[in-house]
Amino acid sequence: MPAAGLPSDPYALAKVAASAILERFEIPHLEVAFVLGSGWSAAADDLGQPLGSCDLVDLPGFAKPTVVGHGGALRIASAPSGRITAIFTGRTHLYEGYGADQVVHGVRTAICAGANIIVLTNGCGGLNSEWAPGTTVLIRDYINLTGSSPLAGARFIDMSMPYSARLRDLARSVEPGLPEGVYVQFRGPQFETPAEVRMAGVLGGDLVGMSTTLETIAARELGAEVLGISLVTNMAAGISPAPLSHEEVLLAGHEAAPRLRRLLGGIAAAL
Ligand code: 8IG
Repeated sequence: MPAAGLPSDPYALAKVAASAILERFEIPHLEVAFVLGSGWSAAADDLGQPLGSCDLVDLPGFAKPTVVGHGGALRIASAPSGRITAIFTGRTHLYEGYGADQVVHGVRTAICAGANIIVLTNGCGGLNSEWAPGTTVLIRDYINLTGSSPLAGARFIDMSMPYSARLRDLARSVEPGLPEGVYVQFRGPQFETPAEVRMAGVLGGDLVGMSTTLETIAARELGAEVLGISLVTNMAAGISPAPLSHEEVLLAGHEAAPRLRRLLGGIAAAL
């Protein structure tokens, strides 16, 4: 439940948060938003000239992310193209015990403030044994195994192209040869068992993670174009004999940082 005085309707709450952002940073609108997931936060410095920042908890309706390695701030920047860009470092996840509306609040807020391009990044496990930790993969499609949705009621939105082919091409103009894959979201927070990873593969999945699909649904409902990019921080359980650890995830993100910065910086410049 939002704090006293805030609307309980999640779309109305996103409008309130959007107005708060535009007033606070004295900007007419947003045009683009980036959500920086595990391993990606270093790229926050590469997306344009900074115009300001604040803690997410200081904006209406935002909860505090609870995971080490996830930030929890909003930055506003002017991209090289002049586009006014919101950068969320850190996100909230279903596994933190928040509902789907809370998970997608940042994306809804950015779109209510005018953003029509949403770039979602994450750290995830990879099913392809040729994708070493540190590989970046463009998300082509997803399978939502959370049993959850940010939509309620008769909102039968078209999901036949969840991730923009135009934006994937644009990403490949920055980094040619980027592979594509299908992202399978589990609720977490536990990593998958080897049997669950095999299941994800049988279903057509290439990546396993704990975010991104609900934000994609929320963005598509409101008409924004979505680019999804995964950093494979670990081979999924059973793909490599090594056990998974959060430390491994943080290390892979740290080592990949210079490449991720070039990629996202290049995308921000090309948008
Ligand atoms: I970073 O192997 C990261 N996030 N579900 N599985 C799932 N989420 C992840 C993984 C993983 N690695």
